[in-house]
Amino acid sequence: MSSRRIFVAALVSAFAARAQAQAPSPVFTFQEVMVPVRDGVKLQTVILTPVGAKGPLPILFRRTPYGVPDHAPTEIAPNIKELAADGYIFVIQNLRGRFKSDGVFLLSQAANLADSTSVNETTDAYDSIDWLVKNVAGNNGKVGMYGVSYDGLTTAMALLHPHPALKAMSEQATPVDQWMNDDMHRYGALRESYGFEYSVLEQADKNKNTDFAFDVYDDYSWYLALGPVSNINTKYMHGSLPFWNDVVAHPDYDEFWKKEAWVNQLHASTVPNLNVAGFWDQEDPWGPWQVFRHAAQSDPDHTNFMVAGPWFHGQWRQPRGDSLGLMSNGGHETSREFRETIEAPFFRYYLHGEGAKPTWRASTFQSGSNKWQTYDAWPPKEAKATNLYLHADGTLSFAKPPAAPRESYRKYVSDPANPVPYRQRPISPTYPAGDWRTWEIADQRFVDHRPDVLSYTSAPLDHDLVVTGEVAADLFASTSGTDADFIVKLIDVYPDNATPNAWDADAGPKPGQFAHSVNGYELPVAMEVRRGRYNTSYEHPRALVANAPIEWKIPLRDRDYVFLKGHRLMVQVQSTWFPLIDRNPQKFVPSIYKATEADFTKATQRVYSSRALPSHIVLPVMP
Ligand code: PG9
Repeated sequence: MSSRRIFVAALVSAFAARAQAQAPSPVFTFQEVMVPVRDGVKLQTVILTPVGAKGPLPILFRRTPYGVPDHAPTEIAPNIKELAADGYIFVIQNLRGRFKSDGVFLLSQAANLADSTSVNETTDAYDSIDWLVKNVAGNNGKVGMYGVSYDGLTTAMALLHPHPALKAMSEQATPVDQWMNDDMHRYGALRESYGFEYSVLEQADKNKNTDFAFDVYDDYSWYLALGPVSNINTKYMHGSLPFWNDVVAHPDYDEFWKKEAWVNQLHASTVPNLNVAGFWDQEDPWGPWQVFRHAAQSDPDHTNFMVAGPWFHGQWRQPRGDSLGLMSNGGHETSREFRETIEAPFFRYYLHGEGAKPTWRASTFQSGSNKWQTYDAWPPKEAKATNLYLHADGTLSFAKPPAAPRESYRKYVSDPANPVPYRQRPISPTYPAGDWRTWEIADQRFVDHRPDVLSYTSAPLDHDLVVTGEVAADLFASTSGTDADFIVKLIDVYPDNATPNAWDADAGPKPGQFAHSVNGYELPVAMEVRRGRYNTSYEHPRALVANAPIEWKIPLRDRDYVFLKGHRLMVQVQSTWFPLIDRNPQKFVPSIYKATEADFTKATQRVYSSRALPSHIVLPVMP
């Protein structure tokens, strides 16, 4: 070898050595395996074992439709940092039919415990755990499962027939009943933009997550130009998305949806479970509370726990969680605090046998007071159901409305051709998730001036009002049509002097303070829709009688919120919420998914406020 070539070779190897010395080394070893399950399907599974682990470790298992890592990470992801510090083998698996996993992806399909021959996410979890404890080197025979949303669903479904090695789990934001109150519908009202865009995300291509390519920037304009829901298939998808086809083939709460509602098969706490929910979760705010309630039917060992906080969908896995939109959490890093003081100790206790089990049943981060709270029971027994009445003069108070006149109301015209946007336009697509994640906390001043939105406002509060438990709206309303939607929002109106104006040079924002003013902020605490055709039966929709006032019960879910002294309460009522909820034609048709353009009509809605027809909100008020 010439001296020049020796010199170059030495230089190259010195360079390589330096590059090697500088390259961060993996913190986990990486192994990809195909795990066989009972019907011969093999599931693509990645095993990440901490480098230099001393002694056997428990497995933390996550099952996902969204893809598994393809290499060993060189640093620990911030959202599992607190867990990783205790030492776990992390196992991540693609669901059947996604990416390299064999089989067919059955979006949201549940196990049927009565059918011992079926394969589903419950049996896939069982078989995979069985394989993992027998085949993963260095495991201690104990498995935990956790995950958010779809990964929460696959975690929670393992409760139906858990493997004996499954010692603890934390389902986080699981859906439980896609017709009733999760991603796809709210009491049968279709979540049009989400349902469609999610079906594309997961079913357009087995090998990737797909974002629908909108050719118009503002989703509101795109869906309005689309016209009736049937045009999604007629103009764009042509029947290519199996889940979407099921959605439009099953408008009512029929056997298809009842089978999908897996939680109805759960009647006991079968595995220690930390249920986690976000109070402002824009996708699955309801499911975890239902898992908690179902498991509580038989929980002699107290292994069923509930945690909720001021979070959008999955925000508790973000690094800090010190605010949500414009709402500050008073200096708390709620996401980190949850992981450090609740989630990691929970798994540590059940999988490492260290520490103590939680003494509470429910723990929440209560907004307004900005404090972590714990409860022996949920809802807390001290909370007293208190009616907050909507008055015909646009006020809101705890005083009952006067007896006369009986027909005291406010009205508006709802026009499906000009629906109320659910958030400020332009509305970006759901995926990739941009401001979609925080729309539930958006200042509602963007619509309170519309002629088709009624606002009711209270006087400023003279004391703090603590609302803890289930909130509901009880509306007495009529429509001039034969079908209608009513949307109710419970809002906290900040005082006009809540913060110094950001543009005031002297009293402007201090470090850590928001640059945006929250003066007069109309912060939505709870919002929901009811679709009239399902008022008396979910299974058999019925036409409404035009102009006849009826009672609309609108559950507003579990809450823990303090309306502070000096703030005002507000309620908004409207009949469209677009394109979050598909437009109701306002004329009864057998299936809205078969409605034509000509079916959509304007209607006059009346919201009543009298002793006989007392529209109100039911607040669980703490002493
Ligand atoms: N919200 C999503 C989802 C879960 C389960 C079924 C359908 C959609 C998710 O974020 O995974």
